[in-house]
Amino acid sequence: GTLSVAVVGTGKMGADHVRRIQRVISGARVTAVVDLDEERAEALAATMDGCRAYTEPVAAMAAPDVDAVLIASPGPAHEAALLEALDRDLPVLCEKPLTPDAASALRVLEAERRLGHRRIQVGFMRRYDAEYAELKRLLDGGELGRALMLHHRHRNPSMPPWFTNEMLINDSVVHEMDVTRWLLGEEITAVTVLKPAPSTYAPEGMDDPQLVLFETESGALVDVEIFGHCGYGYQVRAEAVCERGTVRIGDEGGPRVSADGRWGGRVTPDYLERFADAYDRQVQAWVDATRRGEVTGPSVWDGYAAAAVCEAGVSAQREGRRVEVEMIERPAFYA
Ligand code: ISE
Repeated sequence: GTLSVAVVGTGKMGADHVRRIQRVISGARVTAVVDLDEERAEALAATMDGCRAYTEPVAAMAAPDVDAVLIASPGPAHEAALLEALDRDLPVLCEKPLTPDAASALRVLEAERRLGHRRIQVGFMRRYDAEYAELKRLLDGGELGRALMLHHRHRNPSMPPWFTNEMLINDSVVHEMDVTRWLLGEEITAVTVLKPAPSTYAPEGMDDPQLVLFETESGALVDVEIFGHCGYGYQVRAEAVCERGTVRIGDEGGPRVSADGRWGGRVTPDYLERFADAYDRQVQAWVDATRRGEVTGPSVWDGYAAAAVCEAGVSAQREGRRVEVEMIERPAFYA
């Protein structure tokens, strides 16, 4: 039957997932919304038939009409909600980051292993973007030879006021950590962070932009420009440099308008629009798999691996030196 979902966190991302489940995808409906801000949860719940508001994830997960959980609260709140869901053996789609550090991600990994089956999908939605999927297909196809380097550009028009230097790594560059591991099929082994003289528009205490370098097991080199306050729009681009060719994705498509002696087009304003199709496909895939009793997509292992790279990234950022990634060996459970 229809999957009844509790959405935990009703901020920008949570509210967008509610809209998606109710109006865009099929096979699921929202029966619970959870937010510390009671009024916000109540107001959202009131827009949906048969949906109740809660202030605690535990209470929503205990409700008889909740079969699955979508976690979209801030990263530091994820661990408690994930452990609770695993305790109740509930399927979960958890927004990135899985948790903000490697030790807490490892606790979630161990809890899922104790449960004995996978229950959690991590919201690394770029894997569901058509262009990233095409890039992966081209790399896997082998005609271009081995990937030698990846260049990533990740630009936001601005960041919310609570965003910190560390969050540029943990909440933004974490996406490049995941797509790099996924595209190349190997782990990241070391991280270096370089900082140019900051933009005048960088908020107090934030070095913006930054250049993050990854080294990988096979010796590939990956650079990421993370720019939190570029001002003009939201842009995510990637280029793979291979032995026999290069592939570039994320260039703006049409329409290209010529008028008033200029030509040009539009830059998407934010990630909700730029990755709308990827979010839709991701949540539909989660609902479909859950209804079949399966778990697909990025796993807790992927969430943990990214958290381990983040931890190295935050040290590299703080200490201004190359930091090696420390992580456990991949358990057979996540093979
Ligand atoms: C935000 O939290 C996201 O996850 C977006 O995908 C990312 O592009 C942005 O930089 C983050 O702030």
